[in-house]
Amino acid sequence: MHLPGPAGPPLGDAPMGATLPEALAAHFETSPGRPLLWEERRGWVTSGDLDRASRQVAARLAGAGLRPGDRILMSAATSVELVETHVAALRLGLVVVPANTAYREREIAHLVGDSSPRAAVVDDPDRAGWIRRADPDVLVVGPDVDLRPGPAPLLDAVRPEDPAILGYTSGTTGTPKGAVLSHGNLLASSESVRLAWRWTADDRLVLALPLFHIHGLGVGLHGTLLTGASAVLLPRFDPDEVLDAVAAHDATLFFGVPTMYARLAGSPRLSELGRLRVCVSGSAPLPPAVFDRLADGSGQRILERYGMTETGMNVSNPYDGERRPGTVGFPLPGVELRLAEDGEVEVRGPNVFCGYWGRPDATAAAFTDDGWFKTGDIGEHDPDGYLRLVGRARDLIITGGLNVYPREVEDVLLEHPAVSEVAVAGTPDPEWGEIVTAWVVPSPAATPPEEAELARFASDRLARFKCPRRVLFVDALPRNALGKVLRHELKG
Ligand code: MCA
Ligand code: AMP
Repeated sequence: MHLPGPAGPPLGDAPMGATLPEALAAHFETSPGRPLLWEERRGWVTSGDLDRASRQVAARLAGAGLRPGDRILMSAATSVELVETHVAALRLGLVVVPANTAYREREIAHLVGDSSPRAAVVDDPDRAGWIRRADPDVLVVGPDVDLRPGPAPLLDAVRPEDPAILGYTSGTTGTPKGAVLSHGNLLASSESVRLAWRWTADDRLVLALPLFHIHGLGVGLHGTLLTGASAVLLPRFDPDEVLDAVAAHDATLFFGVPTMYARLAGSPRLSELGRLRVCVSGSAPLPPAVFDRLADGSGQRILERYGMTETGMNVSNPYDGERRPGTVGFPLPGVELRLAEDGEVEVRGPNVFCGYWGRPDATAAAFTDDGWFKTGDIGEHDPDGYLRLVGRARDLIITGGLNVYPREVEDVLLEHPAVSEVAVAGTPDPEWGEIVTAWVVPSPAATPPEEAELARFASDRLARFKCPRRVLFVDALPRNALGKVLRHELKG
């Protein structure tokens, strides 16, 4: 089945240029005095401030020898400095490699080894040390990029086909691959949600999502930059801080993952969410019960959408018209969508990434012969066309909006001498959506491991959000005749 995209008006030629840096340059020129970003420490920063600061940072990075196409790893908490450096990197044509600040040494070492960055921007001495240990040639700096400036480099000259971001995301193999997003991809994805959600320069977003995933970076930050709107930056999510920011800054937009909305639904101040023009949810399914509690308690009907690192935003509930809980709506402007025979969602459009960095085989496997990207999500359409995501073609746990691949966790737990066999799967949880659960068969020869010892072992090697919250000791794992573990038979 092949449906048109009524989630918004069609994607025409982007009004402000062919790339995000071009669009930004236009805003810098026409409205330098407009408030653009707010943070607690700095107060309001204008469009002109961001222009100047990003030029300075670009001159320092260029002075240190960075050239268009070089990778720059970025792993830091949200701050205006981080945004200035991100914008400097895009304007200079560097390829940004965002990395979760929760990653441990082995996860960071994989990213460094795979993407071979020339520089890294981090806000933590441990992470700085891990990067240097993985590759002593990487130039490691803080988010303020405290380096001597070189001569003013050429800026805003990137072409739509040039790579802009390597977004690391895992496959079933458990080793994260870098999805190459071009400048054209970034612009198409921001432009489609600008149109669909009626995002204008008068909007103000409360941005409490981290800037190291596409949700916060590609949707929240890039959308703000493209539209010439403004954003209040919060370095962490806290329901009170979000609602305080909404009130103090007359915000109009909030984007979050379902765990954030579940926490907002439990706040005694829930009704204040009703002040916002629109609240968008994504990264994981929003439970209809949470949708209803928010609608009843604040009048806010959350607009749920569906995206991926490889594609940016694909599908969205309509801005005008019914926002139907349990569905993700219709293809966004510019996005074509079809369901394969087994129900797998396939998409095509200017938002779809160029391929996995250095992995031609994985890239080929991710596309159909006729060029559609296979998302790995299973969908079905309501009779009137709303898309429901009903499952996944690959093993993936989504906890609090973050993806965890069971294989990666299993590989780590199997390194423990007292673990003979292990299987990891998600089990349902009202706050987190799913929690990571491990079924462990202890080694007969060793003393059975304590749950706490396994948790410590895992958290030395993996980001906290990937570590099992529950460990169940069992005598054997359910397997099929070929010996493959039957994950769907694992019940918490
Ligand atoms: C933190 N913890 C988690 C998670 N986050 N555990 C499981 N899943 C998580 N997502 C751990 C902490 O390390 C801590 O462990 C314990 O849980 C309690 O932390 P808490 O303070 O309650 O958590 P928090 O700091 O408030 O974080 C919850 C959060 C956060 C705000 C929901 O996880 C978050 O910002 N999630 C959104 C991530 C995101 O941007 N995803 C988009 C990717 P301990 O106590 O042991 O230290 S997907 C994407 O980009 C695509 C394009 C899309 O469609 O959007
Ligand atoms: P990531 O690879 O981290 O970008 O995560 C993308 C995955 O998140 C998608 O393939 C979906 O499985 C999931 N996802 C994103 N938005 C939604 C949503 N609204 N409902 C259900 N799953 C979602």
